[in-house]
Amino acid sequence: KKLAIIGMPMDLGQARRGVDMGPSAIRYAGVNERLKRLFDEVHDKGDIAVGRPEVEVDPVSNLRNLHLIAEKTEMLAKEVNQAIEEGAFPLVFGGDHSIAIGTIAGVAKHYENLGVIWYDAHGDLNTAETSPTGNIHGMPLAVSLGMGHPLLTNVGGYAPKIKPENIVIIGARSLDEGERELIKKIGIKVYTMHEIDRLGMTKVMEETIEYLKEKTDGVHLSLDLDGLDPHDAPGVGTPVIGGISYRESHLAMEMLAEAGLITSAEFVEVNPILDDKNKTATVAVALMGSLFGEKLL
Ligand code: DIR
Ligand code: MN
Ligand code: MN
Ligand code: MN
Repeated sequence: KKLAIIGMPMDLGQARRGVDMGPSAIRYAGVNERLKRLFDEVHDKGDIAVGRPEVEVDPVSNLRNLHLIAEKTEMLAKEVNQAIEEGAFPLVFGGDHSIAIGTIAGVAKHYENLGVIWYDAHGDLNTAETSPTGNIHGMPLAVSLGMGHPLLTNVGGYAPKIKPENIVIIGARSLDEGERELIKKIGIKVYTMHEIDRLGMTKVMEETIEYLKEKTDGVHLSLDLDGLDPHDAPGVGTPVIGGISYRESHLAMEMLAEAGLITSAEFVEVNPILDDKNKTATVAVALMGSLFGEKLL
């Protein structure tokens, strides 16, 4: 088993600086040492060269950093694609959630029916028309479905990357009006906090695994740390109270490990500037341990 780690230090998808330091914070929390025990080989490929570009707002679409994000996610897609061609499991560290445009572009062409688990307080299903902010980190799931600005949907040179029936959103508790309409219209499976409270995480994950197992040939986990409760993961740009607990999240990762379902993953929105002594990166690394089969006994 081979793991390829790719850092994506990009904060262009939203307005708060600091999330570009996410990959450093996650490495500082000991990710390499921890995952070396779970893989035969761990290759840390370092960070994508995002640089320090000037912030721009596209006057036509009103999208923040549209051209830069298209360009940088294209670079990420190439690196992720290469990791898969080398036979490695690609694990990407964000960066804000707009990086998922690149990760999924690099992954999806290797599968007929890529499944996606979107672990997040938000739906990230906005387009320029529905977005209340113009922030592209609120759009990557829509973009991967082929909806949104063509510069974004065409990253990787093909669209769409995924189908609505192959997506499961877990942890939603903040959805914009346009996102709610879209979910109903195209039929995306969503476990909001209501269902997690009501059914418990065990049942939610059993159903999720059952739902995706039959019809997908690979599943990407896109985990936004703001899916967790801000008490457990305070270092995020858009915290929403009433989230998934640390324990429930471990259980979810352990059940995914047992099911052997996940073929690529990204952990995003870790912002050490907003954090409490690197707590959020430490939580992210602990969850990666469980996702890759770490056990106490
Ligand atoms: C909001 C926030 N729905 C937006 N989205 C966030 O700007 O589109 N996604 N924070 O993770
Ligand atoms: Mn998100
Ligand atoms: Mn976000
Ligand atoms: Mn979020």
